[in-house]
Amino acid sequence: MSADTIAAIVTPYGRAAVGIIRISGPLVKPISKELLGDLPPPRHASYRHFMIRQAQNNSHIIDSGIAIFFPAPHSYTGEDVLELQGHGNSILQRNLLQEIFRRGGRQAQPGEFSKRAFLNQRIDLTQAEAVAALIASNSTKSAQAALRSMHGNFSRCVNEIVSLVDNLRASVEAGIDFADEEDVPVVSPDKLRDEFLKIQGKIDTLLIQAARGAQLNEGFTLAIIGPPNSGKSTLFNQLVGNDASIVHNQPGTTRDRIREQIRLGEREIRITDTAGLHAHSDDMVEQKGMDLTRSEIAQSDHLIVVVTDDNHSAVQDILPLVPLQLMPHLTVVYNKADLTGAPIEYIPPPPYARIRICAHNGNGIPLLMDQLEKQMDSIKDNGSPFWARQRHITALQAAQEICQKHDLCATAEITAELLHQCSDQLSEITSTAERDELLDKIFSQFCIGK
Ligand SMILES: Nc1nc2c(ncn2[C@@H]2O[C@H](COP(=O)(O)OP(=O)(O)OP(=O)(O)O)[C@@H](O)[C@H]2O)c(=O)[nH]1
Ligand SMILES: [Mg+2]
Repeated sequence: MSADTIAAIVTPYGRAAVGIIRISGPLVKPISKELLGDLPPPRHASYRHFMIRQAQNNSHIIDSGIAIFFPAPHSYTGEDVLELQGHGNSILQRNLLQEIFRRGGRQAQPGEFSKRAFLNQRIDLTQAEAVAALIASNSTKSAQAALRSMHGNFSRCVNEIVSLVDNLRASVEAGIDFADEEDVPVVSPDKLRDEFLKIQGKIDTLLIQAARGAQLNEGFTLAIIGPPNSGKSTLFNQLVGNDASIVHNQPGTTRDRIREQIRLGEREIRITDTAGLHAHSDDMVEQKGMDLTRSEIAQSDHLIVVVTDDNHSAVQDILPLVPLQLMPHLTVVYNKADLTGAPIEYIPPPPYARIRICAHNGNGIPLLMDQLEKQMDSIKDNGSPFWARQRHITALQAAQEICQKHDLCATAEITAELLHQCSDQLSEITSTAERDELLDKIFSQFCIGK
């Protein structure tokens, strides 16, 4: 339990119908008695005046609202917690907070409530991280995945593998420690191989699921590529809704990557305009721009290839630059339909989705957005069972590598040591081994009040 009492406004700053202050720690009871006149009954919403002390020790009502007291250990942090739900006026809330500080509380750091919940074993590290992910989620699917992690789905899968590893290690070590005793069975090589295969299979599955969950978290990326002057920047500006990128009839106008966030359906997407790609350029700056475009292609989940409607074959120059796995996530745009007079339309695959538009006047943009939304649906939201982040993937990969080192000819001591290392790596995901630096890094990414 922590020695100090922390407090923060947990609702967003500004004006709102309701503003909530959360207090956690050993001074909650005395602070409650002074602010509210009493300690409200546990876990009941109680209407109270919130009072602050003035000169000559007179108290005056600063606000009124609902107070809820959550006694330790049955609270979010595992400590005594008081929540004051007053009016959402930031001046009132700050005055109330100052009063709490005068009475011994201090400002909570970002993520400090969740850190205490973790340290008091109310939640494990993965669940705590999922709380921050849930708050930051930018789509319903990623919010649902974060919620599943918060409810412990990911942790349960990890813990199940840790138990398998630890049980096997216990059997192997028993064989070493009690080698002479007849009633302690030695793990046979066949059994050992089967158990290792089982563990590896479970780690592999979890790794795939975690990678999918991590992608959800990172959001979607979309790049607009194509030959110079095809209208990439014009299309980009139409999609982002402002003139973020320079449009000009001179080929080679865009040289840097220009990035914006857009909303497509319920999803936040990072969209990038790129320098036009063509076979050869003596211009060093243009060459650098094309290098950036190539690296953008590699980082993208989806590509829009823009060519002009009078030159469809220009797509063939771009396709060799598209990695095979991205081929299903490609939309080819035939732009400048106003010049050919061909209809604005969606031309279904195969071999890839094609749409004829006129970026200049915006014709076909809603059709394109509709199509992109459908294609995005098929990329990542394919049932991630939970949210995860790179830290978890790294630990799973390390555990996988350790398992792969296992050699059936190895001594029981070496096998036991490998299992020990594997268990440690996996346990880092839900981390019971408290490492201050890692914890500080993780919790500092939270918002204040959580
Ligand atoms: N007629 C017509 N002109 C267009 C259309 N879209 C873009 N343009 C024009 O084509 C020229 C090039 O447009 P940009 O958007 O700068 O092309 P870009 O592909 O970004 O070019 P770079 O950055 O040089 O690679 C500009 O003069 C645009 O006004 C269109 O749908 N119809
Ligand atoms: Mg451009």
